[in-house]
Amino acid sequence: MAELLRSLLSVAEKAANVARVCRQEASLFELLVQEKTGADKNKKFVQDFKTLADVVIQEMIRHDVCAKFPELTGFIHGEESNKFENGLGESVTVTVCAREQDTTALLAKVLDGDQTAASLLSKAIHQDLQLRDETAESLQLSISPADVGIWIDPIDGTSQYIEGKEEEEPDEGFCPSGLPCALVLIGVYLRATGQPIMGVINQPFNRKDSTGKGWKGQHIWGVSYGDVNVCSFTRPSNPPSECLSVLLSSSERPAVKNALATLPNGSLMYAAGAGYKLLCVVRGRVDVYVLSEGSTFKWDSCAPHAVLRALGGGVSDLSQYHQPHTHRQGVDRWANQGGIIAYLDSSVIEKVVEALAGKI
Ligand code: 2IP
Ligand code: CA
Ligand code: CA
Repeated sequence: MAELLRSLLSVAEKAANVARVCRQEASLFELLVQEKTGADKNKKFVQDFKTLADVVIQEMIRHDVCAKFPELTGFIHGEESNKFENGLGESVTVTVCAREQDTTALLAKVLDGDQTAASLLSKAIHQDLQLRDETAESLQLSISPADVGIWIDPIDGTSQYIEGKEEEEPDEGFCPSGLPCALVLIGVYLRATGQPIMGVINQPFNRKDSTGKGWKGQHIWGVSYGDVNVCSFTRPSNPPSECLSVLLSSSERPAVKNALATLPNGSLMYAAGAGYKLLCVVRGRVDVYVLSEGSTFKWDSCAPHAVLRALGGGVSDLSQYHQPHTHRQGVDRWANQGGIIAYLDSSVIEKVVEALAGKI
C-alpha cells in the first residue's frame, strides 16, 4: 500500500506538470476553456469552468494508477466527466492510451486538429516521472489496494488557474487569490467505511523558478490508518495563542461572517479554493476553515482531510467518502452537505459552534 502512495506522489507531480505546461503555452491554454452545463455544474459559480487540462489530468491519474493497481479499476472517481466537445460540436471521450502517439491523435481531435498542442500535452502525460520522497519510500502499510477507493480533483481552484494571477506564496501566511490557490488533490478512502486514509496535495504554482518565467511547485502527503499517522510535513509548534484565525470563502453568507466576527480575539480572513483553504489549515497558517454550505464535494475534501487526520486534526462531520446522497442529482450526490469545519486542534470546534449557534 505504501507503493500506492509513491505512485500517487509521482502521478500528482506529473499532473502538476501538465497544469504548468497548459498555462505556459498560451495557444494551448486558450483552447482549453469550456463551460460546464447541466447537472454537472457546480451551482456556486455563475460561470464555472471545465478545462481540457482538468479532464486530461484526471484521466492520466486514472490510467497510471489502474495500470499499476488493476484492483482499483472502477474505484477511482473524479470530479470531471471525460466527455469533451470540440469546436466542431463533436463529442470526444478523453482517455489516455497506452501509446503516446495514440493519445496525441485523440487529443488532436479534441483540439480541432491542432497537432502542436496535442503533442505537447501528450508528451507531458506520457512522461516517465518518478518523484523521490524518502519518508514515503521507507513507509510500511498493511492494507491492500483492493480495500480502497480514490477521489481526484484534477485541478481545484479552476477559476484561479484560468485567471492566472501571478502571485507567489509568502513564507508565512497565504495568498487570498492567484495561481498558488490551484491544487491537484488525490485522496484515498476505505471502501468499507468511507474513512479517508491517505492524501496527496500538489500545489503546481508555489514560487516562480529562477528564470522568473516558469513555476516551482510543492507537495504534501499524509497517511492516517490504524496506528500509522505520518505526514511529509511536521505539524507547526505554534506557541499557544488566544487568537483564532478563521479562513472563509469570500462568498460565505453575511450572517455567518457576522456571527464569527463576534469570536473573542478572532480574525476573519478570506482565500480562494476549497482545497487551498484546507491546505492553509494543514500548514497551520490559520486555525480553522469554516464553510456553512454544501458547496464543496468529496473530491475537494478527501485528500486534505486525510492529511489533517495524519496530523491529529480533522474535518468535522465528514467521515464517509463512499456513499452518495441518494436523493440528490449530479454533483450534489457527493456534496459535503452540512458544510465544513477543518482544524488541527479540535478545541476550535466548540468555539466556532458556539459563535454560530442560533445566528445562522
Ligand atoms: C471549487 C473551488 C472553489 C470553491 C468551491 C469548489 O472547486 O475550490 O474555489 O469555492 O467550493 O467546489 P471558494 O473558492 O468560494 O471556496 P473547482 O475549482 O474544482 O470547481
Ligand atoms: Ca474542486
Ligand atoms: Ca476541479
